[in-house]
Amino acid sequence: MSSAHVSNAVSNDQPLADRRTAVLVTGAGGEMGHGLIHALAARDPECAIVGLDLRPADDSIGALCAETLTGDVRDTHLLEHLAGRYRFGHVFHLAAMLSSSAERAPLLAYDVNVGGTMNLLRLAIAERERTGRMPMVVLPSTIAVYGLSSLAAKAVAGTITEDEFLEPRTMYGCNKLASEHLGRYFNDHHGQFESDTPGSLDFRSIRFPGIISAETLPTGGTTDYGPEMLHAAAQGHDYTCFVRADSQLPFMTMPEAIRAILELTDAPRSSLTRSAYNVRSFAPTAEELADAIRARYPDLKVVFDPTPGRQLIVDGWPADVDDAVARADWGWSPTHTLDSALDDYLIPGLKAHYGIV
Ligand code: AKB
Repeated sequence: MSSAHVSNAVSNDQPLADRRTAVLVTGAGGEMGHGLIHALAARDPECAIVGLDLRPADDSIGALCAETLTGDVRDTHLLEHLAGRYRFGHVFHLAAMLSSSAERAPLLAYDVNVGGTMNLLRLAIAERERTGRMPMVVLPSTIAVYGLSSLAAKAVAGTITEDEFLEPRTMYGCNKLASEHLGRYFNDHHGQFESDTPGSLDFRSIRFPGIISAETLPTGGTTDYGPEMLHAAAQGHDYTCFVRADSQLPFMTMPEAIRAILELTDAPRSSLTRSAYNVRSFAPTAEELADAIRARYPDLKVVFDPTPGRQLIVDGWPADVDDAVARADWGWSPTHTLDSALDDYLIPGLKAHYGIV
């Protein structure tokens, strides 16, 4: 175990034996938090889940958690208080400001996205120092870590691998790439002055594309046009799309994203060759997405009226990503094409969600 302490002393510690083993989920009330907490509870009803979010937990989450807290990942006192009461073997750090929100308030985004990640890493390292057991920290990262300098560069780049084009052009992308590197440092190198086997925690990260859920809508992202268009169609509304028709990005469904998190979590550490992995399922242009949705909701009218800032972000993100390493290392395989995602999950889910028969 590393002796390079980075944690603050926790004054309100319960004796180790009295602390309950638990899984911490930050961003518990968000889109991914909902899905993950339901999945964790479904596969192990005995699992003690502690949910943390800026907003009070809704009943569906509250019922599945041992405890829910309303608070901020920047609040180190709150995190120390939690660490004094639980043994966190797994930390799923989902709380973040997404790309469009982060671009509107970049300094706040840095504090939340990088500062928050550092606080959760610190909590995990403190766990290691007190128990000797290596906790796992799982961080959703993003295609925003990539940065293509122009539309022409995006067209030439095509489908990109994890180590290419790592020059993010958004605050959110910079924040997530920095967070990935911090996690990798604590996974591989922390304590290297004191130990021949450095590394204080087990850090794993997935670079998610746009995610589409049948039950929830994202806020503050730039891939939001995908889910917004679909939910508008399901409600019989027209949709004004904030990117050009030819804008292409990778996407996946929320259940696939949750499955990816759980599969990466379950993978033996020895099979992992890197700390951050690409995943994706389909990569339509905005027009192809509109056409596929209109084939199921013929009344849908989509007007493409690009917002310059958000268009710039999408033009700097890759048209598609290569998920070969995730497939090889931990058996990742997407469930869906765009058509099967719509027919097998999204449309039935939207009907149930909006009560449409
Ligand atoms: C966003 O649009 O900010 C997110 C993302 C790609 O990480 N959906």
